[in-house]
Amino acid sequence: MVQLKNKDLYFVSSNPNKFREIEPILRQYGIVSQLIKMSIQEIQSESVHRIAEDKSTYAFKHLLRPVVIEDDGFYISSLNGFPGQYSSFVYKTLGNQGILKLMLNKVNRRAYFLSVIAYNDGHTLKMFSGKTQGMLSKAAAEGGWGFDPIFLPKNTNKTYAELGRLNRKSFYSHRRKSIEKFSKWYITKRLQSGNR
Ligand code: ITT
Repeated sequence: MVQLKNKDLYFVSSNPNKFREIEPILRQYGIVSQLIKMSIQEIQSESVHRIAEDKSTYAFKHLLRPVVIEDDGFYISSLNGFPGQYSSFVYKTLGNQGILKLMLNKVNRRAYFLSVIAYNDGHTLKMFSGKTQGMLSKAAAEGGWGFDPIFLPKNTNKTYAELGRLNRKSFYSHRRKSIEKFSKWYITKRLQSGNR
């Protein structure tokens, strides 16, 4: 059974890397959060928004506290958007080397990350998205997590993995964009409802 401390929000995910990137941003906005490590079965859908909505409803029903979840997709242009909503599964099965193999001889190496954050407190369900365009690298860099070693965001020649080592990933990150949108909305909502 998870120990719920008294926080503003509970971020529900099986992936602590997401929380490691999200928590400092929430904190900058004065939002206190806790990671609840839990894997939520995802519905089959083409839409990351639809998956995020469903995950947030499940997480809220489980905790009965205000929850935030995130669903991401990694879309490779010359593979018709693959792996998209199957990113987590494809990372675990093919890995970065498998993706690079699929991309051998492909001229168009464009790809993007999409993050959808869903907030659910049982009354309000709100979603915020962040997108980062970029390219697939030719080889995998060291470090990072997930597809970090093979993704070069636009306007830099460094991968997410290399940027992470320099504490610069956040500047480019799809996740930073969605969580900042959420944080701005959340603190305004809190002010309006006079919670603090
Ligand atoms: P949840 O329990 O929160 O669902 P998850 O890892 O299964 O965790 P997703 O279903 O959202 O998360 O899968 C998205 C996958 O995309 C994730 O597992 C990574 O492989 C990849 N990914 C997302 N954001 C990334 C990032 O910033 N850097 C590298 N890979 C990322």
